[in-house]
Amino acid sequence: MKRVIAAILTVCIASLALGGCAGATTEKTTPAATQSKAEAVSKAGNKKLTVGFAQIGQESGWRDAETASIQFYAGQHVDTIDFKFADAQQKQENQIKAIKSFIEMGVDVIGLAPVVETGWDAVFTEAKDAGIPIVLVDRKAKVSDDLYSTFIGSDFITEGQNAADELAKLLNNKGNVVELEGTVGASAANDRKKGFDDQLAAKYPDMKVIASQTGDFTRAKGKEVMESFLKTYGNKINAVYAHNDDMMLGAIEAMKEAGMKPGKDIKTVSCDGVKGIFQAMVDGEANVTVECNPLLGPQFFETCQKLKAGESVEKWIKSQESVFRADTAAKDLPTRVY
Ligand code: GYE
Repeated sequence: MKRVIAAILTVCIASLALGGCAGATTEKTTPAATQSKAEAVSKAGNKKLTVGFAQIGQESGWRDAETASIQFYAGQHVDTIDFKFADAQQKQENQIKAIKSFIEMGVDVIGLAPVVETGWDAVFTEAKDAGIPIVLVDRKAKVSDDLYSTFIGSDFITEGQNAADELAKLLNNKGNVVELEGTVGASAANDRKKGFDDQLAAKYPDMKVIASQTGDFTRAKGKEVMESFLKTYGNKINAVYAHNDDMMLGAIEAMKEAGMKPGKDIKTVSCDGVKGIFQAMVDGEANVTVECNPLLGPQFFETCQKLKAGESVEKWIKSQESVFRADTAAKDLPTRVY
């Protein structure tokens, strides 16, 4: 599945570089996606819902799962949905380019997972002026309420607070924590940090974050940053808090290579709930994951349909999530879908 997505996204990136990404993904799954908007009429005679989605990139297993969820839903509804997908390769400028090209195409709704929180006012205003609603998916943007229709996603502040509570239990309320932050400026990184820091300040005065650095939500960077933390702080480190599981999986490799026992010598809590971290918990190398749901495809398109029909939608469509610990990981792992 991952390889299929990678191939599809490569086509998309090439087409983005040429200044647009019209139907690049759906071309693979449905020839209908290449129809012009005027031709996009379903068998029932109703005009299709035309949606453009500006994805961030492929930085994590979580992101791949979200992309797959959205593309799967679109692929299942080719008779009623004309879907355009753009992969921005982690760059805000590419997301802005994609949004502009969706506006030019005159899509019904634009979906966006904003790589960072700020810098969206101008392009969102262009969409608003063109009468095209913006749906924020999984990450928030700092813009005034009238510039987007809804945010579909998680409460990252709560996730950060939950992560702090879990680490406090693992450390008996006391110890040194190193933190692997997500992409600089991303709402998921800003709020997971804030929730964690605020909870420590309010409830756990003897837990200290002794170092905190971005690992850009990737496994490779997580490993690299953890290596440098281990060099500087060695066995002063009692725990790692990572803003996503991929970075933690990289940090686990770094700890093992340094002769440490992750999950035992150094406790771990990270966010997402990808299969890899469940396996690490089963193997005794990780302690807790704070779930964040990437399977947003159905909610996203249902929301787009409502917006096209002129119905009102909630300003925040919140995901339902839990916390998973090592003691139930063997039972949980087979039930995980991403
Ligand atoms: O936690 C991380 C991904 O925006 C919630 O982005 C998402 C985050 C997710 O790369 O793994």
